[in-house]
Amino acid sequence: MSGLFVKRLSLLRKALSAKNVAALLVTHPPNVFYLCGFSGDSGTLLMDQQRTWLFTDGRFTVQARQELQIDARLVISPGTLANSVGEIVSSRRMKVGFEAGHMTVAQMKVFRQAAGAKPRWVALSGTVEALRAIKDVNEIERIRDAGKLASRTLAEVLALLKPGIREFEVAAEIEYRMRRRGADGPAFKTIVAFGARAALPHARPTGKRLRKNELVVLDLGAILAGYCSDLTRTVYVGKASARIRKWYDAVRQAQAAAIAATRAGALAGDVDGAARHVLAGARLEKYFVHSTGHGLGLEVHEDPRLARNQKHSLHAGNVVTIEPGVYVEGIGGIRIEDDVAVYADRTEVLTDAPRDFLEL
Ligand SMILES: [Mn+2]
Repeated sequence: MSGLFVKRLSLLRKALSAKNVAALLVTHPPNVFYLCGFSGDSGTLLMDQQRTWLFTDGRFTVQARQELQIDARLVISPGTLANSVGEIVSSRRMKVGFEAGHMTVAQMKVFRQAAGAKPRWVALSGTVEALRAIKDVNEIERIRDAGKLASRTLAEVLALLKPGIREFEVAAEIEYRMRRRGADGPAFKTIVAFGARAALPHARPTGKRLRKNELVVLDLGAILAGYCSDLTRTVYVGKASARIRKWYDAVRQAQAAAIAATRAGALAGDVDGAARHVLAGARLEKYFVHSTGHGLGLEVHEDPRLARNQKHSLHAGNVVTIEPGVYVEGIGGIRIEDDVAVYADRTEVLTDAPRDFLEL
């Protein structure tokens, strides 16, 4: 079994004993993948202090044998996974943790019924996620590769931004080109917003056609070898007014300030505050309607969150987005987003698309 996974399991076992829980049921697919390497979409991991079981069904027998990186017992369930889990835990009077943030009430009911009266179920949240927030160099390399893939795709599609093209056409080109470059798929629904629609931070691409003298927000990310990137650029088609240039400069400076504030030991709220402070200086703070960033890894939104007043500190191994923006209803929006890895003594920006104001 690979050393990477030995370390993850041993850290998790320590966390479980600190929580006074004998076993953990892992049902969230990214957590299952992180702990054992299995990437199938039907899989449940059970672990106690000594042993680990991976439960899946007949569709994944071969895949599970190929992917499993740990010394776990592979159980191909003839019926439901819950029944197979129940066969292992029903005889034991012990506390079994479950991932409360990733189970529906109905799913949990099935596990409870299958396990009978002896096990005591304990709702846990963020246990595996806390480990995932600290990336090793190998994981950072994968996010860097996903970031480069997104950066190159973005550079390529700028050439398509001619008056007349529709938002959904640009979104389709982005996702197609990411896949052509080897991505498993987009990390989230690609955002393409023209003109006044750019004021919607999470705009869905529509049939709107690009016109001259409009802002364009492109927010894209790739999943590559399981890891996500997240990148936003805003460009102008035509000749921008002094006001738009001023907004762009303010967002760019806000992002630079937040990246400069990002380091091991910094409080998440202070990184967010650094961006907000610059925008306040330009009287734009009220137009910055979301938080400054979020962790990035197997999922596109994970810990740590970088939002107002947050007191948790950043650690070496965190990878976060830094993405301030301003959104003015009826006019448009500007967001600049990059992915940043935190090391003990420095940071590294993993996305490498240019940030200069572009008038196309
Ligand atoms: Mn983001």
